[in-house]
Amino acid sequence: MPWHSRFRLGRRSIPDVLPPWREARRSMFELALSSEAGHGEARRVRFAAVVGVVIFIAVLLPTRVVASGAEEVRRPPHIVVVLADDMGWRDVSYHGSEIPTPSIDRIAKEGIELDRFYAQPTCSPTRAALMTGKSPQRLGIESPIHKGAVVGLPLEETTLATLLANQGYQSLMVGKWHLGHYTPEQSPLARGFEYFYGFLNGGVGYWDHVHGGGYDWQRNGKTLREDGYATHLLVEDAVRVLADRDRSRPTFLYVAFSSPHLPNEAPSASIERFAHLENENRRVHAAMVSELDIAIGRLLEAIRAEGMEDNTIVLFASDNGGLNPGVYAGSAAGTMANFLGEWFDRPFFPPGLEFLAANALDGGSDNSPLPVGKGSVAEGGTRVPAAIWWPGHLERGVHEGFISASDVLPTLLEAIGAKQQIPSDLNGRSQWGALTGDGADPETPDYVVTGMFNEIAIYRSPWKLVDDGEVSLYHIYDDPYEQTDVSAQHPTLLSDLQDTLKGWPRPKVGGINFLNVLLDPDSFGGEEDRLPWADAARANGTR
Ligand SMILES: [Ca+2]
Repeated sequence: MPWHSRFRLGRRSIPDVLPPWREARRSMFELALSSEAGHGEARRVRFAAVVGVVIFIAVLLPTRVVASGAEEVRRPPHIVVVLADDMGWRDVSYHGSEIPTPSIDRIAKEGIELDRFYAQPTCSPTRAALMTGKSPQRLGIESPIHKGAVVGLPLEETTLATLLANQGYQSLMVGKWHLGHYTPEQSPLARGFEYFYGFLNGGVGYWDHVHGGGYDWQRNGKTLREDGYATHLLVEDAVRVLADRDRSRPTFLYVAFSSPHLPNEAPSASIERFAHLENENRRVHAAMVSELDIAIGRLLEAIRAEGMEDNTIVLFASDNGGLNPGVYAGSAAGTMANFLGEWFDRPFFPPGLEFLAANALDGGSDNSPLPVGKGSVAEGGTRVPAAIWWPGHLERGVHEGFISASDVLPTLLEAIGAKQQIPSDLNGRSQWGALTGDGADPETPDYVVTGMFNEIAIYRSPWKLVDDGEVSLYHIYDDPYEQTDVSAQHPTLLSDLQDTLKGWPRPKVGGINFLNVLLDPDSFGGEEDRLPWADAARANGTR
């Protein structure tokens, strides 16, 4: 079956009664096939055939021309995945934020708002899930990859970029990788992308492009010294690579913005626009989100200008919940940072303490009404703004079903008609049928998330078991803010989920050493005191 005939327009099923022109074509062929048709009937058949062809051309052709624009509509769709970094539930205006995000809202309103899209609580695990369709716990990526780490996404894993390249796509990446930086073999260029512009680690200064003492900005493995605000540079490059794309192939463009992750930095004119916000963290955060939204608007405009609008799937999501000062309040790091913050001037903190304090105190996100935020397995850490958009193919609406970061890879493969190419060993499942209304709702497999402070949770939609030292069970559809522990009412389900969690593969291949972080923190921006990260990777690769 050709890929394009798999689709239905929107999520409604095709009606039993065909449109008149399709009925005409069907009768025509039924008549033509009839061996008992006489000469007079044959003339009528020829006449009907001519009329049928005229109707076919009159009805079908204009829609094809209108729908296709400059691009041939029968090609597999382009795919653009846009990731925000640490954007909270209420950081988008379609969730009632005071920050206007018209471009992100447009993706949600013109496409399908993914109301129950679940990421992991931190950056690297979500990205690992997106790139492999697997449980990041199973890959040993349960926390952000620290700059001191020598491991990344396991090299034997096949990424979304490779799978799409195998389907004839040109896979391009702009932005934050955070799935391994130690050797060139871990870089996006060795993981299925034929182009990479951006940075390898978890976060850079928006203007100085420094991560943890090393300059972290590159194009195709080569350090690139350039001035500019990260969000502006990333979108400029994304727009440029779209214009320069290989037009003989469909495009997969992965744009992983660094915003609104720490450090709180934005152009002063943008901050000025939010002068009415009292809290300084929130003010700068709002400016970062706003710059991100403007950049996404530019990207959408570029997709339109390139004539790709009618044949491009855009998936938008945040990689985890937003960072806010409440997140680490109960943790040792948060308590220490709060205590020291009250007694000492932060400018005199040593780098390790400053890093802890920044994470504990500087976040300006708003995850309300969801509890807690980045780093936590609570809903504010995992349930994130997300939407999918494919004009003319996906019907506008809100998808209430559970969908996880691990489901993205198989979902996109089914969307392009490559369902047979979905690897059999994934944890995620294609949710394409649920998004298009094509068939029964697919399976929503168990989904495990791990927090920064030894918390773990397992989702078996609509249930969620949380183990943070104490075990609780929530019905997240009826109780989205996790207020009522119903474990006593469901002992069988509880023990089954506990057993599943106990047996969940969690090889220890990485992890963060707290002392290493204190001694040499993953700071975002600041002085350079070592080789740029691209150069260090090259040096490590030749050892
Ligand atoms: Ca993040």
